[in-house]
Amino acid sequence: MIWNPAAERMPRTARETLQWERLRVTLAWATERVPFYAERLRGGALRGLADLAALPFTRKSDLREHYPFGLLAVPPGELARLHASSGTKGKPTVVGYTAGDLDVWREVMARVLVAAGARAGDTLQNAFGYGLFTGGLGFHDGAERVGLSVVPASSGNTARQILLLQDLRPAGLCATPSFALHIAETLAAQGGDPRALGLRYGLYGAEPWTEGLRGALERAFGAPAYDIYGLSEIVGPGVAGECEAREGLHVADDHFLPEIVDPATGAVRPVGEQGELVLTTLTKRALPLIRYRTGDITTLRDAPCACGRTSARIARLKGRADDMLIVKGVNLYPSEVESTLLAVDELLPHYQLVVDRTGTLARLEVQVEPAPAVIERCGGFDASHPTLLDLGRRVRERLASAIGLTAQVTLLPPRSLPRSEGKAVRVIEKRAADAVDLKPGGAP
Ligand code: DLL
Repeated sequence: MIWNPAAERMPRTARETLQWERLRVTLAWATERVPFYAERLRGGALRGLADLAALPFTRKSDLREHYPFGLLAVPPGELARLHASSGTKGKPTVVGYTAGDLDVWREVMARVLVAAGARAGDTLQNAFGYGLFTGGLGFHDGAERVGLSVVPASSGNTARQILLLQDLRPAGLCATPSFALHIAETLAAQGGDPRALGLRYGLYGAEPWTEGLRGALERAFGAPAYDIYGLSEIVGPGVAGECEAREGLHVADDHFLPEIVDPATGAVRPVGEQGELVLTTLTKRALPLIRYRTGDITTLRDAPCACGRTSARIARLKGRADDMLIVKGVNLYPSEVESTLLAVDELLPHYQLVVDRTGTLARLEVQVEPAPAVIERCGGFDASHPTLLDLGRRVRERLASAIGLTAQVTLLPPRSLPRSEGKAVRVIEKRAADAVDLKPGGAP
């Protein structure tokens, strides 16, 4: 089923005309009302969508420098809602919505919910954090628009999540993939069966995750797992989401215009090439953003999708450009390590990367937990047991061939790695001055 067939199945040429009309309105709106854009977009009359590439980028630092209201195109009194990013470093990024912007958000969220199989009358357990983070309220409002009954569980409190799942029997669960996995694992450890919850679909996002993690979640809950993408600066969740074909995420490109650029030079990359996603809002009034550098690495696809939606699609997000690690000259995304680890049945999908930069050469340690069956075979956890030594060696070799880097693999006792209730912290960087960096920052 398609939520808004007129918009989602719009022929490409009509869509481009609409995008161009909306872009012109947005540019005029931003230049007239936001001094920052009046200054930057001066004199740049565009003749068509293709000219967009000539305009300067907007970056997260611009939002920070104009904190809190400097990039708003409406007076704060006209805002219907404010949200903010977690702001792990310094001040948060504040985003504002007019009542009309909230309507756009509900619309795009309704599309991704319906694309994942949600239907009016379903119950949805919403385990995204409610509050300044856009996950909770974004899913909540979109779900109400579709006619779902929402259980506003919010993030955290795994025991209560399990109780609600068992007793209210929702059709769907939405959460970060790492938290959903933690819920399933906790239930299984109590002797319960997550498959018996009867979930029909799971909607996951807000952090990078891989096909391997999708497989783990689908096996755990016995329900298909859909990838939902978004960021607060643009609107929150709902910028893009998967349909039943699950061959990329459909971008709501009648509201948010995507481009892919070279993260280093900013040059536009052709369809099919990987790079940084840049988004221009086409309908937002409170906080129009022109060519916003999301920092997220993906690929744009424009081939038609079997589902009939005509929008551009993006590939599963690989991670953030600033989460890319450089270890011994090798560029590496945590998601690449995840893909390798999750292909090994004898491991649990819980891992952490420790990058030690205190010496002259950075060292990568991959910490991961063996599956319970393996530990049972060893008669309990013993890191020096030949089975575990052999497993560690095999994982090291697999990683070396997949990422081109020899990492130290440390197998840890059951449940010793921290479990996530929001965005998982996958990387710990140890630096010389003893400062420890956690990435990505843990919004709920
Ligand atoms: O995470 C919005 C959201 C909530 C999306 C719930 C999906 C579900 P922020 O806290 O502003 O907003 O973080 C945005 O999270 O730039 C990506 O780096 C990352 N991210 C979001 N969704 C995905 C995803 C929300 N599906 C930042 N895959 C983005 C990979 C994701 N990364």
